[in-house]
Amino acid sequence: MKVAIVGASGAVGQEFLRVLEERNFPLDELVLFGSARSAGNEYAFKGKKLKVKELKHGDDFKDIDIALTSAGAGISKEFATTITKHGAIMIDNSSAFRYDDDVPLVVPEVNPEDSKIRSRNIIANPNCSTIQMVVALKPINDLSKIKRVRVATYQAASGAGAQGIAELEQQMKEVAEGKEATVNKFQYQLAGNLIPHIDVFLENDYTKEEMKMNWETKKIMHTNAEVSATCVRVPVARAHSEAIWVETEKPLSVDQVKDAFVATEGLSVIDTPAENQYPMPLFVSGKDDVYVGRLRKDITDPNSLTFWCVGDQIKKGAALNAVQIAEWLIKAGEVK
Ligand code: 2RA
Repeated sequence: MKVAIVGASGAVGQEFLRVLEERNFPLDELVLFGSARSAGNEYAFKGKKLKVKELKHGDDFKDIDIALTSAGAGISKEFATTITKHGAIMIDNSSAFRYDDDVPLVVPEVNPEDSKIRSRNIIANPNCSTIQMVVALKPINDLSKIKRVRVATYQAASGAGAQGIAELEQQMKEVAEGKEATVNKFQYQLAGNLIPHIDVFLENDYTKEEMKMNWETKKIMHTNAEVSATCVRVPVARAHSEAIWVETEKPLSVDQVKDAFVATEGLSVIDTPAENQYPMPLFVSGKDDVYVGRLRKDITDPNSLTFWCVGDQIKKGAALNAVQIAEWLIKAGEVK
């Protein structure tokens, strides 16, 4: 098994290295690719140093079985044919192919079987905020069909990549020293602030990040349920949080849903309000699971529940989800 990482120097690329090592992913060789700028960088993997090769059009992917790509939508579109033409399966973390009918969009806990529909040899990894939400929505939808979802997100600075976290750290230092904050990556100073604006605004006045949660949930869960989201950038280093309201066809009890959450692989429940126990990004950072808590009936509607959901968006929201897709393909005999 020969695996490639494309975009090895980025925040998700670096997480791919950690996740593959942590899970002892069954590979014989790992090849790292990156831009001309990052070519030559060296990263440790299982006690060895691997050098980043420049991503070029040619035959470098001839013997690759699985390519984990996270170098932005433009690079994914430009290099998809180069990567897949000899048979490699491209598991792509960008938004380049997520809405193409002939490209599956997969969260292994929800729709692993969709990975088999691969006319283009590409599988898309969903956006981070969608991944953690659908892991929690699936067991609810299995109890009673979901009619509608409302969600407010609290998205960490590192969702904007390595530059996002560097900017927050610099701003926190500057603010503590009474200096003016340096603003480059985000629209405004994030330290001590909240920014209700992630990705671009669309014609319907939602942002693209918000509409991703709508479009992607429908495709992954094979549902017509509408999702209305407000996505907010918060001054948190890592792990996205979400307040979620779900309306189902039949009324569900808190116990029913809690039992279903507990029985769901990849989901951890921390929900003992009397002891101040609930999930928080500080403690979920670096964890594999999606964490849920604060589960209660929505007092505005007998058919609705509300809960709090936290997930490490670089791990389960990106690198880990892609690696789990690769593991599923191997287990299902979909990769030689
Ligand atoms: C963000 N959802 O948090 C994006 C990353 N894919 O900005």
